[in-house]
Amino acid sequence: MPEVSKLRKPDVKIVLLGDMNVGKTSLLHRYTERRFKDTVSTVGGAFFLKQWGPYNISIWDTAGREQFHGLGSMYCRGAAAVILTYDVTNWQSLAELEERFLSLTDTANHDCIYAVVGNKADLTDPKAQVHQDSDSVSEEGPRTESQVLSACPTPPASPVSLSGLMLHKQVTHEDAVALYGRLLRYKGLDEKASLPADKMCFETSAKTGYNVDTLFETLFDLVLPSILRKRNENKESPTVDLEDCRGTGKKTRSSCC
Ligand SMILES: Nc1nc2c(ncn2[C@@H]2O[C@H](COP(=O)(O)OP(=O)(O)OP(=O)(O)O)[C@@H](O)[C@H]2O)c(=O)[nH]1
Ligand SMILES: [Mg+2]
Repeated sequence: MPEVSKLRKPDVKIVLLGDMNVGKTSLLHRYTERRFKDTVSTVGGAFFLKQWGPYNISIWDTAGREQFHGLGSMYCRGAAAVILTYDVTNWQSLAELEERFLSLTDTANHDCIYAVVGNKADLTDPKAQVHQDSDSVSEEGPRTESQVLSACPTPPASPVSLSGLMLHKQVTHEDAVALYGRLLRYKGLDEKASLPADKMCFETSAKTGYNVDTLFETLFDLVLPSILRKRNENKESPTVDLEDCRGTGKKTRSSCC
């Protein structure tokens, strides 16, 4: 990461939530480093700062282990988007999203966007076994819908199997869509006025890259209004220097906590 990026201030926050072992860290690695590598179970949380056009987006990876559960709502505070992640081969991981993780999003922004993501699709779906990766992470920023579509790689005629073995898919796309509907009801949102389930329920593979760019870049485009609103609010109500107000003329040095 370039030195200057350490100084960049995030405009907006996206949080990955979900049970341990579903592949949250692997999804972030796949998107940011373009590879699938060995992971260790996450402790606490960590974030990656992504430059998306002129905007800085922080993507938070959180720990799924029960012992870190209490930290979840802290990580979600002020989030513009939350990625609720499950493992398509593990029904319980979908159930956990509702039982354990949904309530953590109470601290997210009131207009937070939700994606329901079934990872490890390479284990159940031949089309997800095809490697889908470009060499470099896009920094182009917001694109038109037609550009996004044409940027999706076309799978070759016959997919190359990674293992030859397919596992039983325990969670279907319909199960995820149903969860998304319950999530909207939990949030008190009108289904018709919200982003449609078909657009917000993804199946991905961190192992092959299947749908990973599409997931993150769809969310980046969707959080743009939040970024613009925040920037406008900051313009309208700039920070007041209390020392100046007192007329001392002495300026305090601000520091980041
Ligand atoms: N086949 C396959 N395995 C995956 C995929 N994503 C992750 N894994 C494997 O699943 C295991 C857990 O992956 P992690 O990314 O560490 O999972 P996590 O959700 O970050 O787990 P915690 O940090 O404990 O919450 C690792 O052994 C990964 O190699 C995937 O898309 N396909
Ligand atoms: Mg992890």
